[in-house]
Amino acid sequence: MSTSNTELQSWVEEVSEMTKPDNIYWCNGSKEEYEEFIQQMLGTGDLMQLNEETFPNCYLHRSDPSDVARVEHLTFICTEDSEDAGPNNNWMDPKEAHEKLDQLFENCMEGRTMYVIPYCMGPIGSELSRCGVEITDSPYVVANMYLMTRMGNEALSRIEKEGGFVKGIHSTGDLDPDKRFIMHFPDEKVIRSIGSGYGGNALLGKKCHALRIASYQALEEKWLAEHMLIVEIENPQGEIFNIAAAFPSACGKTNLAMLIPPDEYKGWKVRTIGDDIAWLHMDDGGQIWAINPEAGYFGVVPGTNEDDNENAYKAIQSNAIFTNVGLTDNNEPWWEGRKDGNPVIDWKGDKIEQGENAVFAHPNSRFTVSAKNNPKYSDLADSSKGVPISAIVFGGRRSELAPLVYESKDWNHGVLVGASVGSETTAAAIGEVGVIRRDPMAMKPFCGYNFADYWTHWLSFSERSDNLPKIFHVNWFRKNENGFIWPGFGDNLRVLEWILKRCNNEIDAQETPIGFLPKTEDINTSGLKITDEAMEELVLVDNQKWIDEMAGIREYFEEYEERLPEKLLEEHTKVIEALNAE
Ligand code: SAT
Ligand code: MN
Repeated sequence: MSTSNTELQSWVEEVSEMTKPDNIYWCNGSKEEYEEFIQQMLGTGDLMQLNEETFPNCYLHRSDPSDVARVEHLTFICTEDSEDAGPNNNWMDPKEAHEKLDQLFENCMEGRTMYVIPYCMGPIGSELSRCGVEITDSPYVVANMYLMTRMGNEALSRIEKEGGFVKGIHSTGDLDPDKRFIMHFPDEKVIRSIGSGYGGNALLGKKCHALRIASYQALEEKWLAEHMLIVEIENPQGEIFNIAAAFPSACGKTNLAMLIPPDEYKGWKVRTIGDDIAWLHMDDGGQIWAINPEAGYFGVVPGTNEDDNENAYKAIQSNAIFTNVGLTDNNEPWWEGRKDGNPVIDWKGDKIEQGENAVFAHPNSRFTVSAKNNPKYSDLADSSKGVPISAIVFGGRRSELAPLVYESKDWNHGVLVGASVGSETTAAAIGEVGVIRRDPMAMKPFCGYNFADYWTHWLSFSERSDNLPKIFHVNWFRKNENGFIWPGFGDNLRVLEWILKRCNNEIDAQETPIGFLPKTEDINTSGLKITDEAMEELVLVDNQKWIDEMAGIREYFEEYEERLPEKLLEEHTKVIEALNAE
């Protein structure tokens, strides 16, 4: 096959001359094609069939044990000027980066097939969507891209019609961590990734395109590409609200996007638009609209069960690819928190004994499923207009300090709240787990340019609209001596209800130096076993601790020096002054 788009045609030829594949295959995106890929991988051992009765069309992929998460230290933004990448990114000179990669890509597909995957991030017919083409030598990547994006002929037609597309080149290489790089060339709209087969490093439509390259494109085109879920909430009166929420990886975004209302919330309906990425655009009336550029979920498996997240649990009972989970004695996938089943084999394929320290699934083991597997999939996820956003929510994993929820005073203060997100690290990226790191807007690993310019861009929205969504911060993870104080999961709807009431100007709040906090009686706790003292604790603002936190944030901001927007510092100063005045 080939294409009428000469740019694409010659690029494919160029890449094949460099990488020397045995064959070139253009993906058409059909179900039959997906099934053929699955059969092929079952043959090569890239996939294993799981129990066909209980988990029909479900497969297990075991990655190389050194290749189980994103590698932020090997991820680079290659702009002419290092300042454009900013202190938030690793930077390499584009010329040097290309030379290094040219060597690594040289002949890397010998003996392999090169797959060409045209894909569209976002609904095929939407003006807000953007296309890309990923070239890869991994059939696992093709199968995952089939589930995660709108790929194949339809995307190719769109590319042929409209031109421009992001160019992604991926090879698993020899999986040598010393020859592993994930490089982005925002000016060329090029991504080159080698040496890893793991999701965020290899499914180039996701973090590489839909966040790093798209954030850069969004700066030029005045929109935002964000690490946000989009959830649609209908109250018993039939009013519909869409909330976009940003949390660092593995902080429960998929769970919030697929939330099950608690028993007390009769008549409430929650549907999922997206679980990881949102592209936000402003219309002429200053209203923000969001699309989910993805068509599937690449979710964390451990902890998924029927009690805590029935939708996610149901979504992964069929037509799912599992990566790095364990196996039960009857060949079902198994993970920590699955509650039933008898695990015998761990994610590396070793037979191990059950016991206190036994770990069967890798903590960052993942499921890949089409979003349509979700029983609460919202048809609006396919709407070309997107959905209007009522509230933006930021959150992190903070065992101390951050209250359950608070509302920023206005948009610019909300930008400070987003820029100040800090979170305890998780297993989604290589590195120490459980230390606090600054993760502005949950975009630390994903913003394709200097954070200072990114905050300036965020702040510019308040000059363009007086109709912006309110901005909130939540923390489901606050702890005391008994563990987590807030039950989380479905009960988070109680917090979202407060947020929606605030958006509708239905209730008052307590004004504090850090923003508006709920009066405890305004959070519906009926049916919850939570004491009044615990609720007080959840909305407590400890002034001294906040003064220290703000000092830490200020110190973090200093890294951005003179590019830092003045307005962000003004917002910071206002909060400090209010804290000191108390
Ligand atoms: O980066 S991944 O897409 O692999 C998952 C995540 O960290 O959110
Ligand atoms: Mn993510």
